[in-house]
Amino acid sequence: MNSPDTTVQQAKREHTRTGMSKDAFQRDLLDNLFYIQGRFREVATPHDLYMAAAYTTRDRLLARWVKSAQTFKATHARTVCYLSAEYLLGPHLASNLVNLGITETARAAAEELGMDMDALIEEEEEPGLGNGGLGRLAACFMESLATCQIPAIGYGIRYEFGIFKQAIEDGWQVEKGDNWLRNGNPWEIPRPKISFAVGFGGHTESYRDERSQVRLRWQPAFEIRGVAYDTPILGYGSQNVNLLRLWKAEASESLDLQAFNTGDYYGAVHAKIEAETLSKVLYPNDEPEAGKELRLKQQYFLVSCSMQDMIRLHLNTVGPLEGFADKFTVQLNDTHPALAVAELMRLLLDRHAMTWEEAWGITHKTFCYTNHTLLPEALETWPVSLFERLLPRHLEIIYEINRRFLDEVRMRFLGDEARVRRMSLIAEGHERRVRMAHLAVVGSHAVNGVAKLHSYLVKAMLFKDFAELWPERFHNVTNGVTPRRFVVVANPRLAKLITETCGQDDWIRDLEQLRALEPHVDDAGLQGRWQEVKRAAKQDLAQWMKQATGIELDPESMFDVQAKRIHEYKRQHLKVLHIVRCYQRIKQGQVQGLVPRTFIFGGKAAPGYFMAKLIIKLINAVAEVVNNDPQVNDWIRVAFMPDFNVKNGQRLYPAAELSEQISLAGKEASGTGNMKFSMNGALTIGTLDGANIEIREAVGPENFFLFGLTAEEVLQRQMTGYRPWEYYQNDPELKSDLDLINSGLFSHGDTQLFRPLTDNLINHDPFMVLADYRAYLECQEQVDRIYRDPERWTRMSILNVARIGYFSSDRAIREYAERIWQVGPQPVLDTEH
Ligand code: 4GP
Repeated sequence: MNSPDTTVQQAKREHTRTGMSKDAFQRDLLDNLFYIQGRFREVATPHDLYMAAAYTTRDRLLARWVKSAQTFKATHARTVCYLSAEYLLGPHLASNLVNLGITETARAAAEELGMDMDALIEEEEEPGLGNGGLGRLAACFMESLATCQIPAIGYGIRYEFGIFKQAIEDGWQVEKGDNWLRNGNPWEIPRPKISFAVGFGGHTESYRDERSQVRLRWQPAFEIRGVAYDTPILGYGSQNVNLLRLWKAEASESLDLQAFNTGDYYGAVHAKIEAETLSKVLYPNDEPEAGKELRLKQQYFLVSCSMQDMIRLHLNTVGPLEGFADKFTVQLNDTHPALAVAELMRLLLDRHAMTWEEAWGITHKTFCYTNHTLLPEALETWPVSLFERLLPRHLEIIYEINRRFLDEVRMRFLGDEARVRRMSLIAEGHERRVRMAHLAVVGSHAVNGVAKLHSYLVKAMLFKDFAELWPERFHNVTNGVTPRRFVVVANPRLAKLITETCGQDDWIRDLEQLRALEPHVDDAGLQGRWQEVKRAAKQDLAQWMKQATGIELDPESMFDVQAKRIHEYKRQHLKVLHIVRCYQRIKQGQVQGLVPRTFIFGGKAAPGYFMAKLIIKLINAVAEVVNNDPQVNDWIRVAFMPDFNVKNGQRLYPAAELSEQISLAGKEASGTGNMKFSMNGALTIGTLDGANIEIREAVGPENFFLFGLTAEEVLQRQMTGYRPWEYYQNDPELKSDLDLINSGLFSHGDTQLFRPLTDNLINHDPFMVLADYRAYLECQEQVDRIYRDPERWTRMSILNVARIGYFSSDRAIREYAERIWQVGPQPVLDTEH
């Protein structure tokens, strides 16, 4: 038998297996290829090699993960739990190598084995477990939490099918299933023993407990199990690894047993399949007809598993639940997980026999809520009848929360029944509905918007009544993005140039240090290299685009990019009107002052959002005509990048020179693409909306192209009656652009195809495209003027990067930590070396 000493020594020696040297990495790579993939070098496919590289990287994360878990356990660290229905993670391999600090080592190790690390990185299929901004923000926040050394668990759903893959066929968006798990997921660790039963349906009943108190309990009609799948999330330059815990739905064992025991084999198998559909697919947002039953089930499944898990962790590590809110602070990422408020109440009341007051005290101290959109159609409500059927106990709890809450409102605002109706958690009407946003606000001690203007509008409009009742509850935390993924991984050439210019790479951890670029802004050497970096990125993108779409981009032209979800409020159609205007001017020979441009779009439309899909068709229709017309070809080209996702975003941001952030003021909560482009040296043309306002302040108004109505002007126009047809009739160029679209020129003679879009613009124009058209064109002329002076443009580009430090997600996380969560860093020490 081994003496204890030898065991320790062996354990230590074993640690060198996850060493950071090239040799250790190389050995591990071959080991993993052999022992996990069962392959040897000569027969391994690129995918086998990617898997081996991924496991090799994961091994190194696990060494730190275990240490993190040990540290957090020993220190009883307060933990942030981020509850989000979406995580748009992007590929892991490159970002983990950067955060481990071994990109070059791994590259060299692979190269010596005849492998090309970039090709392996390309092999990775990204987990597209989110729709857009909200999901990507959650992913940036997870990485920054680890970087800022804040103990955190991200809870979500392990959708088997993430956001659909977008193909473009005949100019139309076609959705394809995203079977991202098909080839296995090397980053996750299944935890079959961490699983919880989640009930649905049934009824509630009262009973007397051992102290003869009358209590309520829920007897669900059926149960599903949620099983944990864990992914380690490493911070940059720290030993801290946080946990992303995603729940997969499975049939509950009791259900299984029952059915199998009664001999109903096929019935049992069927029940299993039914149960598993729960985590099958991510719901697309922006669908006009939301409110699907399965979606409510998913939301409850997520919160029930997560709250049960937190309670388990608490009981295991701390003990009695009275101190729950000291151990955990839970951030609700929009209203999708708002049911957590009712679920925690239920668990504390029904399972842990607390009084209402005790349970509410804990619940209210535990939750915080972030709102991500003001669009009324995105504010979730669920029919009371659906709650009665699926979650009867939660409905009772919500009614009781509401009763107590409305009493408070009545006391404060005596006789104001209209206010009571507006604030109620239940909307009365022909169909009574539960207002999830109200539940989130009432159940949380802190509510925040995601940019200054948005947080102001949240207080002044969306939750005005609530802000009057509880002004201290409302905050702003402006969004941020991680510079590791969006500069270091996406744009290594720029990262290198910045590091060389600043003389160090501390900016990667502390983005404000980009300021060190500023003194060099007029240095001709830097300007030249800056331009070279951009040119190289443009060439890379052109090459990719040619291969992916067949479209040839001219890297000598300005790359003008709009990439984000396709939505009317984001106004991709305003951009199209600009392109049509350029087209007409060129055709008429008015090319003076025009700069050659390549217009690049990327973005998905919700499958059920007709108008957004028509906008995609219009973009591609215009592209077809423009790209095939030799008369205009030297001036403009149009490309639609299919399947805009994190990976493709990483190709776009470095290559962009002009970033289009042209939403109608007051509609974009923050935007985060605006930050990613600017961080990569693109100049922004934008409205005073969302975080654009703060970006403009930070980089300097002279380094930002501003146009358009302000949020206040928008409201005024809407109140006094907005008449888009007057713009159509009074502006001959606008009229001729819209008429050209209707003429059939872009649609093989079909004069009706785009009518729904143009008629809507001329008659309703809910997002005031026509009102901003002229200002937008004039601003674009200014863009052209400045672009013709490369030195000036480059200077502005450098200043954008130098002053963008505030928009790091590290800063956003520190603000949450200090102002909302009251948590501090808990460094994990590197005890090995
Ligand atoms: C998005 C907002 O539209 C965007 O402005 C913001 O930057 C992002 O959240 C992160 O806060 N909202 C969504 C959504 O993605 O599904 O509501």
